[in-house]
Amino acid sequence: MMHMPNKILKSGEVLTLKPMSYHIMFMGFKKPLNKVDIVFKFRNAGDISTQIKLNR
Ligand SMILES: [Cu+2]
Repeated sequence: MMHMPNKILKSGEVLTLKPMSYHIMFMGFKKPLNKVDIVFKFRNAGDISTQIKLNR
C-alpha cells in the first residue's frame, strides 16, 4: 500500500474508492466512526464540504 496524502484529479477524471485500489483508511480510533466530513477543493469553485456516512 502506498500512502498518498493528496490526489489531484484532472477535469472529468473519476476516482473510485474501493478495496485493493484507492481507498481511505482510518486508523487509531478507539470508537468506530459513523460519518466523516470531506472537503473537495476546486481551483475556481473553492471549497465544497460534504459529509459521508460510513458503512461497515
Ligand atoms: Cu490502506
